Amino acid sequence: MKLIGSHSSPYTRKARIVLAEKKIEVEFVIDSPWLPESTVPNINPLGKIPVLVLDDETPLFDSRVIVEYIDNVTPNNKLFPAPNRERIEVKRWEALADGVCDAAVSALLESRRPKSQKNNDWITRQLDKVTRSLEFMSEELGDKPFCMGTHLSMADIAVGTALGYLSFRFPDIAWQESHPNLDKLNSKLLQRPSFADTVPKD
Ligand code: GSF
Repeated sequence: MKLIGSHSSPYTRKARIVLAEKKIEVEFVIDSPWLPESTVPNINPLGKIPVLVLDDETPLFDSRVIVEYIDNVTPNNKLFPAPNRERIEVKRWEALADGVCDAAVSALLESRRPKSQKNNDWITRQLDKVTRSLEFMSEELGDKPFCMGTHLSMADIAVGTALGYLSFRFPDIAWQESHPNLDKLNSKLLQRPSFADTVPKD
């Protein structure tokens, strides 16, 4: 298998962390979909990373499909609980965390548009989603050791990836100060090589 992505993509990082936690080795191919010479659109018609290319050349996307597939490849260290209620709770955490990344990426792209074309209301709308979601995450986490139950799950990986992306692209949001319980969780996650070795970078 090979994973196509980048070091700055939070969705790619999510897949890399899952692969590491499941102790599955894959070839990591760096390819930014923003570059004119990118091969991504030839593999994923959506033109997005990450893409997991299986040994039979089947392309898997998006990151939620990829991580669920990886979790089912080996029985060790299951990151998704069995159906129904707990599994749905973990998937909602992932949807929330991915939604924070979606909003942050959208705000970032808008902020990079030429001044005459930039829509500041749109940026505000996206960052308001981030603010509300951080509050929701913090409320849901409370003083629990992990997002779901007493050990690492996909929920923590998705939340840690979103928090790391905000620190990387929007340090002024300073979520660590406003939500100390999220900071405590993220610091714990960064003790794991799967997180420490995949911190976002340009
Ligand atoms: C989102 C992937 C995505 O937007 C997933 O994998 O979960 N729902 C998808 N990836 C970005 C790069 S990044 O911001 O992580 C991407 O590939 N953008 C290129 C484009 O054309 O949107």
